[in-house]
Amino acid sequence: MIRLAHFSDLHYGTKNLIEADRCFGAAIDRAIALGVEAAVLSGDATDHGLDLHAPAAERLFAQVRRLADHCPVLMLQGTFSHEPPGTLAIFRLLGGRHPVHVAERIEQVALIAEGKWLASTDWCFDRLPAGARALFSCAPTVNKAAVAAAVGAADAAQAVGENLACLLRGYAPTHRAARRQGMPAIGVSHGTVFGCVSEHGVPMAGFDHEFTTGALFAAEAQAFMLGHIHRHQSWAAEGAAGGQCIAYAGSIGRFHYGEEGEKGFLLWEVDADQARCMLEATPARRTVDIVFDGKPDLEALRATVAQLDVAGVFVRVRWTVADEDRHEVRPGGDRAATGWGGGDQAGGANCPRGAHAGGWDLATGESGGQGAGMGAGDRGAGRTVARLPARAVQPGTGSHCRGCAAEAGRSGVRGSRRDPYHPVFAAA
Ligand SMILES: [Mn+2]
Repeated sequence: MIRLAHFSDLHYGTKNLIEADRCFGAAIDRAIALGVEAAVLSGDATDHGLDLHAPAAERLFAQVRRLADHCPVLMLQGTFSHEPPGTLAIFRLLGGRHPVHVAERIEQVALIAEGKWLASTDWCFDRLPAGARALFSCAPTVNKAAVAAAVGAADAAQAVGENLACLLRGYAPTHRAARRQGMPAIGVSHGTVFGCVSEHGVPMAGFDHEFTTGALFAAEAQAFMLGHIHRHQSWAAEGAAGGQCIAYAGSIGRFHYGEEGEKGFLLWEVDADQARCMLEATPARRTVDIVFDGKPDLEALRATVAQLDVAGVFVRVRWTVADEDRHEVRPGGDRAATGWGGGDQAGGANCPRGAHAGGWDLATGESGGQGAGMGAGDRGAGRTVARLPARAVQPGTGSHCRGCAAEAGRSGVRGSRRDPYHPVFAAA
């Protein structure tokens, strides 16, 4: 049996740095304490291309180096828009006590004696390295543009799926051979499984996804470690290939308002004939909803904010305003009827910066569907819903957070100085 830590979707970047680093740091501490023998990072270590002098780059290097001082590390190329090709090359040079292997192409990698990585020269080994501790079959993000150039844009997504299914079947014989030798076989990839559920609770249906669970199980690996979808989820099967488990670790932290489920990394225990994984939670930021049935009461809002301990938390304030009162909220605009930010992504996107100055983050953008669900109460971990009674509010009172007012002035978005129900002034 081999014990592995599986981290994914760290999304180190300017905006995510605090969340990513707190969570990844805690995850590494825990993985070291658990005595993992190797670590896998299954793509999207960065959120976007990082300059070398960016604080996010320095923190990510420092953390991966810390991990590599504990155990061998395997890093897989993720989505190109998050992790531009070539981003990971520098991690090979970290010089920790154990090596970092970067999988940027389709290949197999064996963890051999003294914790060294040995990669296949072709897409798979002709012969398995004798006595290897574990075998990893790596399918990093496929460049759909390259596939589109070959088969045409309309057929590219399906062609990627078909080719990956073919590749996965092609790995089955080596995984069977590994099983016969008592060697754990592990697949690592980055993409969408048909029918998986996103971090916002949306099932990913459609025929343009990289994998089906059937295609992944057909590889006959015991474990399949996936990245890309930010919500942890897993699938298990028992059959001729023994016990198999496919799992997304999910993102290391909560990077967007309303992401459901616990965040963390996966502790895997993989044998030659079975595998299991457990989510080890990270201290990801919470999501708090403050819901008014009617107009918001700013005194109640202040009191609730003080009580809920909202430092560093995603807070959404939502209320319903009766149709006859809508003129008090904001002159014109249909969205005023459901309260500031109801379904307005622009308001949500702009306000957190302003609100941050007040000591807490505020994200109000939410789709109508999710908003409707929210009213039903608490859904999933890390989410608190406070329901408050409405009291009369005098429009036009209160002050506003400077950041939001400035933003509003620049972009003309909601949350302007004229909006009497601007929720940010509860934090001022
Ligand atoms: Mn990602």
